[in-house]
Amino acid sequence: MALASPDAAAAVRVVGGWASPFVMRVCVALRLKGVPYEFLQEELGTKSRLLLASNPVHKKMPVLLHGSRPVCESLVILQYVDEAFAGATGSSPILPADPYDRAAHRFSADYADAKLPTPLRILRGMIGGDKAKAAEQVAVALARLEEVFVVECDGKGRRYFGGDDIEFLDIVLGSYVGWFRAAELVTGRPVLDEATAPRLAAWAARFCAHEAVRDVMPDAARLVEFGEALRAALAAHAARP
Ligand SMILES: N[C@@H](CCC(=O)N[C@@H](CS)C(=O)NCC(=O)O)C(=O)O
Repeated sequence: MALASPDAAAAVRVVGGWASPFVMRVCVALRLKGVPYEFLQEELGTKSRLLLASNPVHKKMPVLLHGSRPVCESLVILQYVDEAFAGATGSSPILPADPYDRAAHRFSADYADAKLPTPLRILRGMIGGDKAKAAEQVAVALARLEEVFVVECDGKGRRYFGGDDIEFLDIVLGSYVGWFRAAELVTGRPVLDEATAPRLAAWAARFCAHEAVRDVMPDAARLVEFGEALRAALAAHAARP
């Protein structure tokens, strides 16, 4: 039996945690669309029944609940938000209008998600691993994305990957900026700055100041504290008989 389709006005809730870049994407997208939402914060180191029931396949956050219907996986949610709230007041597009630009944004977003999270977790000390290798992996990925910015934005007078405003790739890559800063605090070494990737460094500052972003961009020092607390909570959980 098909579920009743909620209209765009049905309540919107985000199940997640403030420290997650994947969750932050969803909040930025909803803010960009001018869609009010309730944020349901998950407890550190545990998964709520609502999260497990809403995302039984991956058991990960974020989950977007539109009415009672769950949407999972941040990139899928971004597209859903773009389509479901296309007509919302003050609505800005999330995916570019041009199919080729859309494909290019998706390609680089997939690249960022494939290359960045694990080495950033290693640099932040949240999981074990070779820190020098992780730093090199992040540097290679950022150099590649810097090249994309130079070709797609500098060459065309764009402030963001999306042009005059943030769009899909800005939201996806921008969600890692807090983690870059946290990795810098933990390692004492630059991850994204003027010297490593000058165009992206300037873009990151613009992204963080954007009105849809500034209230949900996590503070780096808080992220470091959160990483330590999460690691301790998971270790305590693993040590239980
Ligand atoms: N590909 C997923 C990744 C989501 C993800 O890794 N979420 C993390 C929080 S940052 C999570 O829920 N981790 C719990 C787990 O791995 O069990 C997405 O884009 O939504």
